[in-house]
Amino acid sequence: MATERTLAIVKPDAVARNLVGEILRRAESAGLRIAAARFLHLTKVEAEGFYAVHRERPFFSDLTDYMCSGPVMVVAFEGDGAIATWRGLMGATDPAKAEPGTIRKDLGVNVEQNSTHGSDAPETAQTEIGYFFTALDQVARN
Ligand code: 3AN
Repeated sequence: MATERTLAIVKPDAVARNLVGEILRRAESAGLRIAAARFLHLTKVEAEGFYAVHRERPFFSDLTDYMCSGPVMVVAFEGDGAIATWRGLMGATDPAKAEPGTIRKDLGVNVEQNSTHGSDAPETAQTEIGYFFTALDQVARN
């Protein structure tokens, strides 16, 4: 499998409950390597920019309010098949529908406060990593 990078966010609900370490531990245990990381508190405009593809969705306003309600941990993970690996660790968008043992099932609160974000494809991963990190911020781990 090809080495990939994916953009992960530990969302405000998980940061507020001191779950950053637990979530990074699950990722590292699955073989994902941290290539870049930032801890920051998004503004509304920054959250809207990140979720611009969802601008027309009914939950856009609530989602972007929530994403700037507290600090987040943004991480670029690197690894073989990193995009699918991280999405598998996260589980389904709605914690109520996620498989047992996934982050969202174990730690998520509801479909909005679902603890983590993960890129869904190589193109979105590249765009999303570029939204938060410059080339100099990223460290090759392969
Ligand atoms: P995923 O993050 O699993 O790829 P998307 O891309 O469909 O899911 O949704 C982006 C984010 O929007 C989700 N992580 C979730 O926080 C929020 N979201 C998705 N569907 C809903 C919904 N029905 N109500 C509220 N928030 C939602």
